[in-house]
Amino acid sequence: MPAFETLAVHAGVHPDPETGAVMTPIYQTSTYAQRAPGDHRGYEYSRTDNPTRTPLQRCLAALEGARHGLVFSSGLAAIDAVLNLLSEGDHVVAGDDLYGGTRRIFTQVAARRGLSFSFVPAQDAQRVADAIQPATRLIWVETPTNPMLNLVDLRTIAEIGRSRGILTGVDNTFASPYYQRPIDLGLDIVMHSMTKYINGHSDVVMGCLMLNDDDTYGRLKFLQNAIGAVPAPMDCFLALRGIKTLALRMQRHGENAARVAAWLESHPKVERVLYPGLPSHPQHALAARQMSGSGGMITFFVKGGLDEARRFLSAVEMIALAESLGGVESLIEHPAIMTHASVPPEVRREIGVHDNLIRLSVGIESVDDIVTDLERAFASI
Ligand code: P1T
Repeated sequence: MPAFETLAVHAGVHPDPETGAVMTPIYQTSTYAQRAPGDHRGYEYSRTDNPTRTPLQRCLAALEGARHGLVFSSGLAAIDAVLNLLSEGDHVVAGDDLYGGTRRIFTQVAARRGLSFSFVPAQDAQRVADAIQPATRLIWVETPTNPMLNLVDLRTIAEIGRSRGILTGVDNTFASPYYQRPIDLGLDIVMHSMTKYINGHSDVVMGCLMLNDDDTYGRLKFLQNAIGAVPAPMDCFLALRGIKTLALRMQRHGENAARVAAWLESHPKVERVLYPGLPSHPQHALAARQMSGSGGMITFFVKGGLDEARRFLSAVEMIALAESLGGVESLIEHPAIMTHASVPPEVRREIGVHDNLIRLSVGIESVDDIVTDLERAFASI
């Protein structure tokens, strides 16, 4: 099996058989001519399949070490497809520290379709096992979590699911397949918001699912077509292009984040830094065991409260104050007001999303320039 760096450039992609084009063409077409009714070349209609999407799906599967890959028009659309595997009355055990939109689709959309959810701190795997009910059909976790950067022991979660016959799914967005490969650890389904590291250039919204099981794949492929939340050919092309540098980008994100995290930890205006690569992270040992690096996301508490956080965030110049993460450019945000505003305040308090919490997506710029910008912002408080 070729190395990750090689797969990122080559997997799923072949020179175009008609023209020899080395880069996958953008097949900007909704439909395909058939020779006779039902006699086609594998493509009938672009909601079902599209020749720019197919290589992307194969490439993603290869990067996660999975048999199958499917892409969707957003990360949340990918999660929605997983939820559509379930039926009224089914129960889901989910981590309590999730992207705000994930919790929102669980509690405000899927719950209305008759699914029920138990949210538990999944960094304690026993709490996941204890929350299982007779109707539990899915265990869903994020690791590292958004925004608290808690880790979930994926081998243990996979074992809990396997021993009880419950499907397990993980949102691998923060780690990217470069730093963490959950299929190898026994998880059934890996999901990404490709909007983040996989596309990596903050110019596409997309999601994906990767898995091995043929039957579950068949059901998800049916849902991809039947629901129709599929990305456009142009966006598939951009994601394929972005993926070619995924390994290089992740390496640099990781190096820069490690430097920034250590610098923040020694800063007098910082109360606490959460980064799996720091020895002070409560699950530093698990990070070393299940990840090959700690990634580019850092969460930290500034000393003070909302006022200090606001002043700090308004004073950055190079780093954009914006939702999202995982692009080549550094982004910074306030989870309580921005990405996790839809999470009820009492839940935010419980999981630690306080008003002095700041989330930083460390880009691939010069780390010195990132630190200079942060130092300027600290000077304002
Ligand atoms: O935005 P979308 O592509 O639909 O993906 C949703 C999503 C799912 N999972 C995780 C871990 C995510 O971080 C996201 C999106 N997150 C942000 C927009 C954010 O700033 O955290």
